[in-house]
Amino acid sequence: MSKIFISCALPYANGPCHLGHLRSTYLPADIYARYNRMIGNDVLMVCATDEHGTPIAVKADNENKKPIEISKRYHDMIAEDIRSMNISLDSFTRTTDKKHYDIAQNFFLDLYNKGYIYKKDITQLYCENCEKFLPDRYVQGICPVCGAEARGDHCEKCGRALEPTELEEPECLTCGNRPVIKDSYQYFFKLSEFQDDIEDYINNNDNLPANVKNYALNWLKEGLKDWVLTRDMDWGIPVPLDDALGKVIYVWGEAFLGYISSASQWSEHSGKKWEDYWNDYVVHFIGKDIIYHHAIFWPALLDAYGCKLPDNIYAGEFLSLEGQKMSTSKNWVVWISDFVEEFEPDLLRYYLTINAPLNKDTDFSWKDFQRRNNDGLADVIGNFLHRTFTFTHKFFDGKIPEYKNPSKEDLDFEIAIKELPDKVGEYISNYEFRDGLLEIFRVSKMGNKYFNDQEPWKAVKEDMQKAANTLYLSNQLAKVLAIVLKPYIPTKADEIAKIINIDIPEKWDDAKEFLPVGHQINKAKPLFKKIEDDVIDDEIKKLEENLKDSMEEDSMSDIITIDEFDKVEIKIGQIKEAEKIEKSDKLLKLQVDIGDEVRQIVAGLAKFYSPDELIDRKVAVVVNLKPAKLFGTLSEGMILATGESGALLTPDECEIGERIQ
Ligand code: B3M
Ligand code: ZN
Repeated sequence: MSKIFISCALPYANGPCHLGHLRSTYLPADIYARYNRMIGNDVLMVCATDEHGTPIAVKADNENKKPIEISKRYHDMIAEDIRSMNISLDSFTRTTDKKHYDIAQNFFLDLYNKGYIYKKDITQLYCENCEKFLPDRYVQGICPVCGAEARGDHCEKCGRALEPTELEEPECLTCGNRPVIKDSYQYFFKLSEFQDDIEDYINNNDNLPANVKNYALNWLKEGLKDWVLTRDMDWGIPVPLDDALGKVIYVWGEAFLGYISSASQWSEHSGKKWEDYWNDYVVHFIGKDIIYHHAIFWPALLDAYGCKLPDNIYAGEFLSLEGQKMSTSKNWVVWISDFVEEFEPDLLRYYLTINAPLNKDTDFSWKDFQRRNNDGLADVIGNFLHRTFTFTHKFFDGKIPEYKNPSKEDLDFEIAIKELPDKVGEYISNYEFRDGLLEIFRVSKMGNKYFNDQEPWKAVKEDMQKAANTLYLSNQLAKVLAIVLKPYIPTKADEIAKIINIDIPEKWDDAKEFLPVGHQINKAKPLFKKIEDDVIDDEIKKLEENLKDSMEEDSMSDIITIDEFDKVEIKIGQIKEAEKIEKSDKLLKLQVDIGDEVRQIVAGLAKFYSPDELIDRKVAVVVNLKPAKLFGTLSEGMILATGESGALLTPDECEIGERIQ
């Protein structure tokens, strides 16, 4: 018996789960875990929500909430999504748990004390308007490698990890300003030192699938560079060093430890040591967009710590939806919670597995989902089981009949039934989940053909033993199906077992024992139903409407309501003083009388007017703008002028302090 440590990539707690997550990560991990438990291996399957990082902080800013409120909301939703899909995790924790903070900070300190983490002065993007450094996703721009639009730390198009300062045409995501480059310091991880070790690891690890190996080797060819491991942010795990005030550990520097902190919390209440599992066999299930992190960065961190590296990394490729890239912002997704409102979770587990092998990109389409369900589950497996059970009741009182003097057809079928569990098991242990399911279908189709050819409805009148043999073997296949389908569609498999009237099978070897003659089965009930056209048409309509709504929202986003406009308070002011701002050829510092007070306003008017020309001019002023500092000078409002020519809106006939509306 082996012990197996299985992890699923930690979902960011900034949105619920959709089909893509399920297909690339949770479902394959679950099939693998369930099978291994059934063959008697001791499995520990862990996951957690990844709750730090800028997307969550940005979302919290936008919603005027604390980051922890956002991450709690999505942790709960994701937990429910995972539960509803019957993903059999042993532990599902959070990277905001105290245990995780302790483990992550100790890990950081350990690497720091060993000299693998060092402090270095760097330049960083800084937004003068927001007065803050812009880590990762607080900035967007153009990827210097492939030219696609990218966020600060990662280009989705080419999969490259980036430094924000590498971005071309950077923009502050909070206010849209072009950030400047400013001196600062951060802590770095000496990734470059692990070039040889990681090359050895990738080259000599025969478990690694081709996609992981190829991606990793390509990156290794470029040479590994040290990684910035800290950020200037409030949201995150504080760097546990005295001179690192205001700095947190970069989310990718601690998220991996979620595997460990989840496992160690499990250890606390199970009384078993997670290390035993890790030291025996570790496999990480991930999506292909994070191969770099898992095949290079994580093994290097583990190597630095002095810990065993993962035995395998399994990376699922992308899933598109109706031929288009999924997009949560455009609402072009199918959420798990919506799916399970309409359909049984096993239908999705089945479809996502049979649709394509994990190492190929594939597409979810509602019509194809319907077709596969109707032609596969319902017609092949459902039909076979239903005929078997109803016939057994009709002609043999629901009892397994005697098997005697088998014909050649009987014997061929018997062999196929007996070989099925080993074949499926072999595929699953090789991570070839789809092939295992195809094998189940091959034998089920054979079952249907055998049933047709034997014509038991005729045989009962002419050759009772022939009919008995047919039903004997068909029931045996039904029982084997209840076992080999279990990793894939666990609920349905249990329903089959209930009809056959056996204990819910827990062991793969249960498939080796045939049902005894005379065993009584229960009444048949339809297990797999066809999905009607109108149900699918409704789903397609829903999806298209979502997309339309989100496009309308997009195009509406330039339009504001009268209430929104009403929020902008514009008053008539008079410029009392004006002077140049040092080091800036655009800006002037103005003192503007707006009736009840004099405001200091920094305005980009220096190219168009000398300070003297502005004195006593009446101008329109936005007076309720959030104050900001420009070149170190406080500005408490905005003067309205055209951008090109700097022409002022000069409402000469109005009184100072009058409001425009
Ligand atoms: N939170 C999610 C992703 O990029 C990221 C995974 C962390 S695994 C340690 O898919
Ligand atoms: Zn900004």
